[in-house]
Amino acid sequence: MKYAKKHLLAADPGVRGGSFQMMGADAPDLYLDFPVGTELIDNVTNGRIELLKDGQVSLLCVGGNGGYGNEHYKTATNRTPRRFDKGTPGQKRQFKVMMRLIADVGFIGLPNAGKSSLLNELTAASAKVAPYPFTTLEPNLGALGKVILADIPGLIEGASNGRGLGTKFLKHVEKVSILLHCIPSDMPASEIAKTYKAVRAELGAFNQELLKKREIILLTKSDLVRPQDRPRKVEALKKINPEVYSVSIYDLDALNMLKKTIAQLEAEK
Ligand SMILES: Nc1nc2c(ncn2[C@@H]2O[C@H](COP(=O)(O)OP(=O)(O)O)[C@@H](O)[C@H]2O)c(=O)[nH]1
Ligand SMILES: [Mg+2]
Repeated sequence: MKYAKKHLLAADPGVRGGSFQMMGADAPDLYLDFPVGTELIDNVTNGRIELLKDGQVSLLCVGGNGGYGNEHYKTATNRTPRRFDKGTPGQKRQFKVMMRLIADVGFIGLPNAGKSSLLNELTAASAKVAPYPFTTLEPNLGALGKVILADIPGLIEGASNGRGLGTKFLKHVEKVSILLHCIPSDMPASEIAKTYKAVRAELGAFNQELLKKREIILLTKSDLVRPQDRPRKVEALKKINPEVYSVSIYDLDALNMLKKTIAQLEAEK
């Protein structure tokens, strides 16, 4: 996103050749950073470059050379040539930059459900967390061992019709193999199943296939609910989907259990 407003990105030009037998220096290379999963599509040739691995380096444009200095133009008859070259310009290309999220597990749920907080606790990610909706404006990624987790922001009622952040992020859900559906447990018990169904309805309205993905329900922020009130909320959801866990970012045991579950799910794949 840091290049979002930039249309032209260029390395410094090569330095012109000098007059005292000096060759012009080649300019230093320009490196651009993109997240794993980015695809660059050449506007002219439609050639594609996919960045699939962390640390992958791809050459986009061949740079120009530094110019020859006067030494290069020395001949038998002209021992002190005045001629030197400017550096030659480098290659120019135009790309369309597409972000494609490559994640195994995706957090879904209404804004404020605690998705970013869990991503941060389970991985070393530093997704923004705040007590208001839509803090997360881009999908965030984090790694738990070899498993890549994605925080898929802003799924709200009407998202599939373009409300809120709309379907901008729903397409990322198509790529993940496991959904972690977050619902805050401090909602009234009567609202919990309704909220769950509203999010499922949005997923289905966008793409029915999403409903076939393996889903684990996380009743988040369990620390905000009295222990004696937790089982009732868990049970209400277990009737719909038996895989329900009560979690909190302040409950290390629950977080460890969740880490193990995710690692196992990936191993089973
Ligand atoms: N008490 C408590 N608060 C939490 C927990 N997880 C998240 N929160 C708070 O809930 C709010 C929304 O969290 P966030 O992770 O941004 O939700 P997101 O919109 O689903 O990504 C923030 O104020 C968090 O600090 C939790 O386990 N316990
Ligand atoms: Mg968030």
